[in-house]
Amino acid sequence: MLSPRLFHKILGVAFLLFPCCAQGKPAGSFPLSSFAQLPEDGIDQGFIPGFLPMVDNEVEDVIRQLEHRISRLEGVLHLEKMITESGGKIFATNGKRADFHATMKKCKEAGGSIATPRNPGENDAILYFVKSFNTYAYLGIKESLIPSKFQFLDGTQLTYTNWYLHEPSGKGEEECVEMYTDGTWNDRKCNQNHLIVCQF
Ligand code: MAN
Ligand code: CA
Repeated sequence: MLSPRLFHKILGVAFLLFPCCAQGKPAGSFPLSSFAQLPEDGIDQGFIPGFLPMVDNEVEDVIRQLEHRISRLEGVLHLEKMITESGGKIFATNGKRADFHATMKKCKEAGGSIATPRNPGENDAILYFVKSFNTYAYLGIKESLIPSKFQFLDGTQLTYTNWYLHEPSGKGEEECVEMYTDGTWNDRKCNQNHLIVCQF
């Protein structure tokens, strides 16, 4: 069943990858003829505001059509190496580069956040893009006020790390963290042009 949470994630990925649609331009016609605006204000059983009332089997049919369409779109995005998943988290890239702050902005605009590995599986998911685009990526990890102590962007402690040998070494001079092409991490200045990788 398509949960609202998954639907939101898919929308975020779509906005990152297809900026045209985020600006309100139609991506093409939607094949579900029963989707139409209704001026009525009544909220009945089986009534979704803004849509024609539908009986249960019609709702199920619409969900099946949406799931089928989403899985085909996911197939395309996988083929283009633009999305991958780990533990329910979707990671996505648009294949473009930006510094740390522009990456954060881009991911936020798309309704997600900068890729932040919390375990080896998520690290591998990000590594998939770093390898396929052969470009380092910034992670959602920053140096705290204590030099060489790194934390998540919300200030919480790291519970998983994958530092390269002898890193972090910047001691207050390298506040951001990049992922190397072997998946290990290096503290680095935030102004490098790295691959944009977001999570949803
Ligand atoms: C080397 C190492 C790293 C450092 C970079 C900066 O690769 O010293 O720790 O971050 O240089 O360019
Ligand atoms: Ca370093």
